[in-house]
Amino acid sequence: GKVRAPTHIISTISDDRGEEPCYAGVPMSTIIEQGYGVGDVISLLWFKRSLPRYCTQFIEICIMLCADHGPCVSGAHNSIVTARAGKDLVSSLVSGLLTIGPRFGGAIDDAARYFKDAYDRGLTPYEFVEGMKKKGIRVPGIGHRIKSRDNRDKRVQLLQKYAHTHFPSVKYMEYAVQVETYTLSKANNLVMNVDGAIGSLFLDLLSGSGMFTKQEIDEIVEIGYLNGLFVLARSIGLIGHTFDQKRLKQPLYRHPWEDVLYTK
Ligand code: Q5B
Repeated sequence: GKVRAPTHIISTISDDRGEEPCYAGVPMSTIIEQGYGVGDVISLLWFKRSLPRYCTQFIEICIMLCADHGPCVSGAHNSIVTARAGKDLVSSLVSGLLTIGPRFGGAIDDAARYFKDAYDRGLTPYEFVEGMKKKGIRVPGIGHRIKSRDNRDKRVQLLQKYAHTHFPSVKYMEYAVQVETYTLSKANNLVMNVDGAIGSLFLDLLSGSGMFTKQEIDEIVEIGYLNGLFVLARSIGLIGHTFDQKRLKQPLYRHPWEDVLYTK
């Protein structure tokens, strides 16, 4: 019989060899003619399956809510400074993207990991939060620079409302709310942030939709798919800030001396 030469690459998510490209086996014509959205495309290319509408809509809501949060956040600031240094679109974009990490926007995976572990082990919020404190780890998904008990993050509320209406179960999110109640008893700004809301609610989507095995959920959480939602979403805003600076013909940025504390 035929002997197949060993390949250097294995790929399982898309195929462009036929008459039309396919995403996870679904031809492009089906994607367009049947009105698939970005949430469906993400489901096919990231999770290799079609998800129910309420799940793909949730993904799209995450993308829309995280697309931008003004010019003052780390990512936008970097993109603005880079664009004003005369750099191109890709340089300005990646300069902003590179700030995404454990403190800014990139706490979704760790929020999912720690909330899942704590809930599945039956830890009370007190045991969880104090255990994290002993280890010197800040609770991912909790805390915000400008949001607080009296100035809640509307994005978190919108995500929670959507999930309460459409998800079969919100047990992980409810656990995260209990954690937030405890952290708020310590400081006013230790609210659930957008990373914590997406992290906990995506656990609910994965476990409640019936579309993933337990092993698949563990793998998604372990590999860390969910920061990808923030990276993808915020790219929209970072590109917008880059165009904005170029349109406004902004000069090279130089930080004012008065705003630096020079000490020995
Ligand atoms: N403390 C977010 O800190 C921030 C604690 C905590 C226990 C915590 C901090 C944090 C976890 C990471 C996280 C996502 C750095 C945030 C986002 C997207 C964004 C951004 C935007 C957008 C803020 C003061 C005292 C200290 C700390 C304690 C703080 N957080 N303890 N668990 N989680 N959170 N990131 O205000 O005793 O004095 O030493 O790391 O989830 O990125 O809009 O800006 O869309 O762009 O700088 O929304 O919470 O407070 O560092 O001065 O801490 O609180 O240990 O205690 P802050 P710090 P002590 S959403």
